[in-house]
Amino acid sequence: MTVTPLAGQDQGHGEGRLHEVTAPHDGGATVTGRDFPTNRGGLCRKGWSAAELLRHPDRLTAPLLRDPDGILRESTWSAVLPLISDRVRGIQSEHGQDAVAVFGGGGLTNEKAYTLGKFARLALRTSRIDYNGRFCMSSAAAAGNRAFGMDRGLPFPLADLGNASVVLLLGSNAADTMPPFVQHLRAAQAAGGLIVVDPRRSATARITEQGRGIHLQPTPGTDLALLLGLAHVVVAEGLEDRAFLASRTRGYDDVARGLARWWPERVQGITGVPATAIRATARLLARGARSAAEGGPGAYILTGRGVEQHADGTDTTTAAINLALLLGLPGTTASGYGTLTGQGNGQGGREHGQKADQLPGYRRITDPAARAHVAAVRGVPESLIPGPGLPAVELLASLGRAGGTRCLFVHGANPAVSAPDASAVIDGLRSLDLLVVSDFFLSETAALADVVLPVLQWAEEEGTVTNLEGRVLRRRPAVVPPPGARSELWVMRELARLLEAPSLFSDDPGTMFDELARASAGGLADYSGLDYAVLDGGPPAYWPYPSGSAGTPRLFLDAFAHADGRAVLVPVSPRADAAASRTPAPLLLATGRLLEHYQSGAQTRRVPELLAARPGPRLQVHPATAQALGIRQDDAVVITSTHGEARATADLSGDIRPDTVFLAFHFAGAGTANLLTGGSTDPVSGMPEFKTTPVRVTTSAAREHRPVGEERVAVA
Ligand SMILES: Nc1nc2c(c(=O)[nH]1)N[C@H]1C(S)=C(S)[C@@H](COP(=O)(O)OP(=O)(O)OC[C@H]3O[C@@H](n4cnc5c(=O)[nH]c(N)nc54)[C@H](O)[C@@H]3O)O[C@H]1N2
Ligand SMILES: Nc1nc2c(c(=O)[nH]1)N[C@H]1C(S)=C(S)[C@@H](COP(=O)(O)OP(=O)(O)OC[C@H]3O[C@@H](n4cnc5c(=O)[nH]c(N)nc54)[C@H](O)[C@@H]3O)O[C@H]1N2
Ligand SMILES: [Mo]
Repeated sequence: MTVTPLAGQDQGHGEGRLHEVTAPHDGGATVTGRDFPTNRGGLCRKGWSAAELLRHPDRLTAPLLRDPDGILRESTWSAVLPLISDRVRGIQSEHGQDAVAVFGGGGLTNEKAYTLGKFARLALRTSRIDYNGRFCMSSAAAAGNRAFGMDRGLPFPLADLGNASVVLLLGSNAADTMPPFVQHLRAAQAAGGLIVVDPRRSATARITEQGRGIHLQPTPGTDLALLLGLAHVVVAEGLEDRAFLASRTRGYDDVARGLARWWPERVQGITGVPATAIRATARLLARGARSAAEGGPGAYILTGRGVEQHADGTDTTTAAINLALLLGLPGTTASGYGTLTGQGNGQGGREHGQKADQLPGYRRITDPAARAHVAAVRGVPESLIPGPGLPAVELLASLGRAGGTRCLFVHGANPAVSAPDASAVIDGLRSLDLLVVSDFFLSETAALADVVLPVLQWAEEEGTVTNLEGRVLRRRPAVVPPPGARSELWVMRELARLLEAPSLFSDDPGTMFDELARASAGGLADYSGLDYAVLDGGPPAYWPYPSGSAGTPRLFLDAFAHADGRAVLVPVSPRADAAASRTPAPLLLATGRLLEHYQSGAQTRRVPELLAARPGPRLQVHPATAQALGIRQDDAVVITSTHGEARATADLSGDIRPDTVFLAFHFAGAGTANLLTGGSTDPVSGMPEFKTTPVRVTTSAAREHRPVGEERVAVA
């Protein structure tokens, strides 16, 4: 790709932009890093190549309609939109309103996420809407809501981390997944206070080796026990912040009592992390916390998907928050707890009503006052807003079932690759009466659709996103979209009109933002003091930003968001069922990401240099494990779980625990990691178990030669 600035007009200015896209008149574009406090001019490799996707030959430029022979053929907007609305009406009159459902995405702008929630409830009149953030942020969100009464990923500006002497980073491989973020760890690294918890010696874990940091390498899925062990040491050695606990929290006694059983030697037996390392880590954290209390640099605890994407992800994240509360970190200026939100609009995407149980402003759809407020803003009777729908895994499981979902709209997700138990999801998508996918590429999900709607990419449309710090950023179009593609706001406006929906559906992002701001007024995520002019001219806009305020860079300094102003320590411990589902298999599969690919790969597998760097799925296996299984470097292997099997190439590496194998989920077809996942979901958040799946691994050669009877035994 080109990195030299092109001669085009630079249309983007101002703070609040991580990068600029410069566009010459031939439609080509190049991405340049900008100086911005969160990324300091850095951008990851995918960011640099994102411009290539704007004018990619695979780009969809006309609606596609499946013909009677089952082939997707180019059609026109004026043909497909009435067809969609007619079929929606037909399906609903036969099977009820909830037979139609919507699956959204955390990459949508705030305006699109808001409008999609409204479109589902008021135009499609269905309760069934949920989104891919259920697979991403739901456990951290549930834990944050439970402990603090509010979920803003980082309740402080990211740059605050630059003052820390200790950072505990659990289950995040930020060096690969958010490279520009790593610079904020430098102070802690230099102070010898960077602690990374990961079953793999990841690129991030390796940073600890450059200082005097610590890498803890637990068995996957045992972080909850590890965190209880760390908290045990804090309490047993009297390192907790008693004044903070007494004045700013409740629930200490119950939690402290429960910690008695989690002495380090016992935790070592469960996690494989040496008791000495558990004690050293707890003491290091406590030193950082004390230093902050005395006016020195502080301590932070941060979580990523590695600890959150589990069947007990909410409890594990809660245990991380409990540890932070014991040490007195949250709600102070020099220390804190936060989660590293993932997708482009992973924060805003979870605030504006595309969650099954949510109305805009992070309001609960079951709360009568919230319903009345949102209905009034929209000028509709409150009774028109349906109740809570199904969380993502249940929603996908309902596809094509009797009494289930017959029609699905997908906006900004590729669940055929990214959802757990992918083969069941693909069967469900195939069994629908109508699947409508909006995308700019023919993703694996779009390829199954009856109608594909070509929409705009990030650099072609106006809108806001809210970053991992809760900071609202305005994004302006930098390039002209290809003819034939339309904005999703326009698509929703047209369909709402055809469906005779009440209330306003505008294709003007500023108009929808203004409505979003009003709908959010008084909610947790209050944007009511924001409009595009404020975003352009004002200081950095951190929510809550009620009208008349100047936003909230640091939350909880005076009070937490619960009615009594206190944070809550919630007693948690490993559930027998969560642990049992992991024990019987010879190996544990952990899934996650590579530097070069993004998510389901729908975009990055289309960039030649990214594909060349990582052409297909490779299973990371420890050499000792490989030897025991007769697997050599680059052997073709078959990975089998109770849900299915996937194929990959073996990659022998001492960077992983011998009891663990790792597979990225960016690939489609036989290499889809999610053919193997789907064990269970978190009872609080609905998060699927993505990070720990019991599996067997064999070479494909051995498998092909094995007698059929024996294979059955192996698979069972
Ligand atoms: N290159 C790239 N960057 C991305 C993305 C991408 O797809 N590609 N996606 C974006 C999105 S949406 C998100 S949510 C973020 C995710 O960012 P991360 O959370 O950093 O990503 P993951 O690779 O899913 O998981 C992080 C680490 O968790 C470890 N892990 C697995 N199981 C366990 C466990 O049981 N315990 C612990 N402690 N660790 C475990 C894995 O080995 C892995 O190194 O990245 C964002 N950035
Ligand atoms: N095994 C395993 N599975 C996982 C994870 C894991 O760690 N392990 N991580 C989970 C996580 S954290 C996440 S976030 C999900 C992500 O999973 P997906 O939601 O499937 O992620 P993407 O590949 O980003 O899919 C987005 C799709 O929408 C399109 N798109 C992008 N922007 C827009 C837009 O503005 N509008 C429309 N209409 N389309 C758009 C893209 O071209 C792409 O086809 O995967 C989850 N799945
Ligand atoms: Mo994510």
